Amino acid sequence: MTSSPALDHGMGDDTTIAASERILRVAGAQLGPIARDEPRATVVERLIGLLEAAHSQGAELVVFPELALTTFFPRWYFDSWDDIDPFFETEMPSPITAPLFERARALGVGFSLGYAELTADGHHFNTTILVERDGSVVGRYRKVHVPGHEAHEPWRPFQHLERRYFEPGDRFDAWQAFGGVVGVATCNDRRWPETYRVFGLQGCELLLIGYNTPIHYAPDPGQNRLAGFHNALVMQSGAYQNGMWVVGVAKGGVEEGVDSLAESCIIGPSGEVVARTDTTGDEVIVADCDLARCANYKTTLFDFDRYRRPEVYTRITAQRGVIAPEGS
Ligand code: ING
Repeated sequence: MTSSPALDHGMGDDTTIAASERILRVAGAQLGPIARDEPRATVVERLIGLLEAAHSQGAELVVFPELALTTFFPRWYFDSWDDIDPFFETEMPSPITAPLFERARALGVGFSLGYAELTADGHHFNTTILVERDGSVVGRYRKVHVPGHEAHEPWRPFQHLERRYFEPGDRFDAWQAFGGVVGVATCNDRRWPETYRVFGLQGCELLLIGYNTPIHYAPDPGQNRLAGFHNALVMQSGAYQNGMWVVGVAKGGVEEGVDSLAESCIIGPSGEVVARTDTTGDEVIVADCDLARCANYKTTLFDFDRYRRPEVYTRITAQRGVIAPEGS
């Protein structure tokens, strides 16, 4: 009997998938609360302290949370941009943030940092900058999925006015950096499978996600007890389904009276959590992320080119909301 190529498994033992290691030691630098009146300079000192702790543990990349320079101001309603704009950065680095950039470059450590960005032409974004170990800027990411509401809703115990204060970004771009393919997403983006898939389709091996997640969810408080479960659920599935490392980093704890989820974690391409914070304050976690392990998933059951059926998925980009089948 002649052998058929279609019946040939074409795969040896697993050592043929990831023959050589490509290890990047990554740190998640979780933040505890930032008070409304805490000066930027003090926050930058905290960030530098976390960066130095991460470096002393051998980390080459430090992931900071979303909006890591100020309190999470979308919890308050403001009518005037004069009250809102002071929470935004008009340059990055700025005189106040420069010491973080300088310290990172001196130590040869890269980082991602979330902040509120006000552009020269007056646009407001929820932005994260990614900086390489040599201090060069890899790229800027602007949050795509902007959650919450636009108008003051006094029935809530606190507001979530991101949709009032931020315009959405319009790109998920991965970059060649840190010896692999790296992407950045922000907080609510992590709940959407499209986020991971669009990065996965660029071969992304490491996705960095900062978040501020109030545990009380006013539209449906029955979800409150599930905040930690949902956080792990979405990031672990995104990692596994796309064969990528995911680093989720919180600003956690009780900030201006609002309790926010901590539970920062580093997740491997297997979907397993390999490191997790155990406090709700400033805390560093570290993991050796072997970017070569992504191939174990990307070239086997999640070999996109072989197994995906994009022609069957046209609704994903053709429609936004639900269109139910006709009939009763
Ligand atoms: N926070 C939220 C998140 O997805 C959200 C979204 C909105 C939570 C309203 C609770 C209430 O975790 C951010 N920062 O996107």
